[in-house]
Amino acid sequence: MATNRTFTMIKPDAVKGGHIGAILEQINGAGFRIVAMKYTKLSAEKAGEFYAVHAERPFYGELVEFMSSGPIVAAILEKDNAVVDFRTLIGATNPSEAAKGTIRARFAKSIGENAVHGSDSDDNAVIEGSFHFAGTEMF
Ligand code: 3AN
Repeated sequence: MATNRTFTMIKPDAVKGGHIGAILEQINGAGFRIVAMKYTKLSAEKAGEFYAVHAERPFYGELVEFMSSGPIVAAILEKDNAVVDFRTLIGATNPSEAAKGTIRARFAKSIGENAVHGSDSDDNAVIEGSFHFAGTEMF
């Protein structure tokens, strides 16, 4: 089911770097409406659950440790074609391959510490949004 919604996290590296404001400005400037948002911190257990799909990948332990290392901003965003357009806005997973001006090209440090998360499908956007937000927190 296409929902025109996606889910994002501003990751601990970008929060520590002081980039929350600039990233939200770029997201708003690209026409996304904020449906839900919170400043929070994932426990290692919660980060492991969120990234369970990557449990067999060699970087899973590192990913869980990093994502629970500091606060994040979690948000649900709305726009036509949200999932695809947001992935275009953030750029490639590896910031050295991310197109100029994308969020990862501007703010990411490495493939592991890559500033932002963006859902990769409409189905995952719903699952990931529901992982972080109750229906009463979505507007
Ligand atoms: P994306 O976030 O662009 O959808 P995925 O789903 O392949 O990328 O990977 C999820 C997360 O896992 C990435 N955002 C990144 O933080 C981490 N990751 C992916 N590949 C690597 C890697 N080769 N080494 C370390 N971390 C990685």
